Amino acid sequence: MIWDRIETLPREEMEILQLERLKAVVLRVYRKVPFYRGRLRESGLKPPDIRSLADLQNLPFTVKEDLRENYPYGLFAVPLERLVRIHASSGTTGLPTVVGYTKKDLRTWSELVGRVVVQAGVKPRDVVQICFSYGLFTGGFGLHYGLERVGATVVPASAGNTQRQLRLIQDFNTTVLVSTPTYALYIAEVAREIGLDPSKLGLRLGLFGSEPWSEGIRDGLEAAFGFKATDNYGMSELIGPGVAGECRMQNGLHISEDHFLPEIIDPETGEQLPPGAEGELVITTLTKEGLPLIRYRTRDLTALDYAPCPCGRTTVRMHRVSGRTDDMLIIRGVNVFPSQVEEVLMEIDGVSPHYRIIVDRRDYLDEFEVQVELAADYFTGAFRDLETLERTIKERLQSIIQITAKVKLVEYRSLERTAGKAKRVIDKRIM
Ligand code: DLL
Repeated sequence: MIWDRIETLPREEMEILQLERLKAVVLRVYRKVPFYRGRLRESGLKPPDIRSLADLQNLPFTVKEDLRENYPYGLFAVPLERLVRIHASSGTTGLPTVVGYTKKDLRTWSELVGRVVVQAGVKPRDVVQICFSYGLFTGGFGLHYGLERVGATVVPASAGNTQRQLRLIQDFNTTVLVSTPTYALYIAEVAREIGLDPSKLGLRLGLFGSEPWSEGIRDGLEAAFGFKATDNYGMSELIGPGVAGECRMQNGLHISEDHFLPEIIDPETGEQLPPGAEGELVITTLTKEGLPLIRYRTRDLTALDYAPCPCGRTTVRMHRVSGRTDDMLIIRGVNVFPSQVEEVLMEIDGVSPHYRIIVDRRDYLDEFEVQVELAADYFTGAFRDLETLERTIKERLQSIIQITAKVKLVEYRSLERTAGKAKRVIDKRIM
């Protein structure tokens, strides 16, 4: 089912709509947000200079630091009394970034999350358990109102208390699970520990997002729960969840382009890259009232695919996010993304999807250690088998990322589990 006819608009019509909205948002930020007025003046631009979508390239970027420097409300385009909700992204590094919504923004948000959940296959008869935390994080409330909007029955379970999550799934006949992919892995693990088969819980669909995950983890989740696992993408600054999501084809995430105008740039030079090339995703919000953002650098790495999708939607699809520009580790001069490590590990039998990367520097030399948990069902009394497994992982890592890693196999269940986003990298060089 398609939630909104606009998702099937012919490209020319979509571009006409985008241009109209782009002109309007540039004019609005110029008038309402002193920060943007200053930026446009610095680059010698006035709103009427935006005459085509190609002119977007001339506009200056906005970055996370701009939000921090204008903390908390400096980039808002409406007075505080018009805002009805505030969210913020966790400030693990520095100040949190604060986002505000008008009534209309909240309506838009529900509509867009509505698209994401309907394209993933949610039906009004579904009982949907939301295991994202409710609070300043946008995950809980964002999914909540979107799912209510499409008429599903929402169970706002929030994150954590995993045994209780399992009881709710059984007692309330939950059919759809909403969480981070890593939390879903943990739910499956706890289920098995208390003697439940996750595939017999009656779940038919999983909606996962908020952190990068690989095809291997998808396969693992689908096998464990016996359901379809779909990916959805968003970020607080842009709106929260609801920016893009997979349809039943599971072949790229449809971006709601009538609200978010995407570009891919080379993160080094800032130059726009052609369709299909991998680079940093940059988004201009076309309809947001509270916090409109012009050419916001997401730091997420992906590529855009404009080919029509067999599902009937014409909106551009983004590849699954492969990492973040600030995720990239430079180890002995070699660029390494945690997602590459994950891909290697997920192809090896005997290891669980739980791993940790530890980077350190000793005697001016970077050390790269990968700690990998053995799979729950991996049992061998032989030391030699463990040695062989360790060597296999080391060789595969070497051949894919071209550096020698120290591989440490650890006992099943010894790495920390989380109900939110996984933290897999510990870089001691920057601590
Ligand atoms: O994580 C919004 C969200 C909530 C999306 C629930 C989907 C579901 P933030 O906390 O601001 O917002 O984090 C945004 O998370 O820039 C990406 O790096 C990462 N991210 C979000 N979704 C995905 C995804 C929410 N599907 C940051 N795949 C983004 C990979 C994702 N990374």
